[in-house]
Amino acid sequence: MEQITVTSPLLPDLGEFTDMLKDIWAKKWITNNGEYHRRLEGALAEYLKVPYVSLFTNGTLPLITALQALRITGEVITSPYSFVATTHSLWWNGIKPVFVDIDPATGNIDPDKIEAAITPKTTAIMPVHVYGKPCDTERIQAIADKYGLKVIYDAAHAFGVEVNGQSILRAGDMSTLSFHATKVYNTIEGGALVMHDAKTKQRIDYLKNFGFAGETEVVAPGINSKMDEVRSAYGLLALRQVDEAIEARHQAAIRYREALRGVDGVTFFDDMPGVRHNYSYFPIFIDADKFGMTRDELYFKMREANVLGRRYFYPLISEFTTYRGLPSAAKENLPVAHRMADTVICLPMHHALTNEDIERVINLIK
Ligand code: T4K
Repeated sequence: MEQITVTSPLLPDLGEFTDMLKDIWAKKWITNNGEYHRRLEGALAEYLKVPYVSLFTNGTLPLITALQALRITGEVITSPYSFVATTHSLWWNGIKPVFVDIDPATGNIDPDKIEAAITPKTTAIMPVHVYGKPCDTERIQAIADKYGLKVIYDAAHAFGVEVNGQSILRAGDMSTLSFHATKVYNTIEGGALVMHDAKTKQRIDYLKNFGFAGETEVVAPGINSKMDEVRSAYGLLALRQVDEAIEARHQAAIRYREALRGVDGVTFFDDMPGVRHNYSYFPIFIDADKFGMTRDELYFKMREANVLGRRYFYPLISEFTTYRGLPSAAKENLPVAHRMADTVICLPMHHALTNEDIERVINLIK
């Protein structure tokens, strides 16, 4: 049986990409804020309905850079239920992560539990829109305002997600995106920072280019995290296909839900009212007693049948060696996150799944 993977990259038309490569070759300008880079920043800002976008070479460096730009220090409150890059970005800035449990209804940081984790050293909150499901941004902002904290959203999964017609990327002080091959929209490797004003965009653009503000002037201790012309061109082409890809994912989600609703011991998220979802992942949660098999038993059975779901996000970040000694990493502090991490399987979800693929996955679970 052919392999069905959890995701598959959205690839642009090779002919059109080749034409763009010829143009880049002719211009001999291959990185450092070239024409395609500028065009992609503009096109993304328009598509995402946000004022400013700064392109990056992946989705991890915008997290690290946002923390630098906002001069975040001390402690930052974050979710353990994410990809490890979220917390690593704090570690790389010498910041102590403080894990707060998540809301079972969304998988996102539970706003009810944030205030109890704030100390005099807390300077920011770094929530994650996990699986692209929007955080409760209003409540998080109210807490941030009350305590004078910054908010940086890890929106790696939330490309194109809108709440009541407004981009989720407008929330907080800044949001980061990942354009990794495995994401809804990709530039092979890539990412971005989204910000509200031109001054911040300028500062970020300096920081991602060593801090250079001119040929001889360095205004800050920056890093090199620039996107190049080849991947910017790829990104321009991929952007033309992304709506269609999201719709294909939507159809797959509809079918999964229709078939799995009512299967004993299997639960999943439904769409949230007023939200334009991007269907970046399709997590299901296994209650072993009701399902008659543990999550891992199902996961390995699926693998045997060449259906490669993934246990995103297991283990929790708080369980990795670097972080497990932190007081906030204690298991009893994070019961919901542990339960979700121990029961989750992300089913194959991408634009190129066929109906037969989807039925194969469903029949396996049933
Ligand atoms: N914040 C959050 C919340 C994130 O989820 C991530 C990344 C980041 C920050 C950091 O962004 P980046 O710096 O990565 O841009 C993947 C990705 O590498 C990672 O980007 C992603 N999150 C994470 C959730 O998943 P792996 O190790 O699970 O991917 P891998 O290589 O096992 O691929 C999964 C499946 O995708 C394969 O079985 C088949 C398919 N695939 C993959 C690649 C790379 C393809 O068909 N073609 C490909 O080229 O980490």
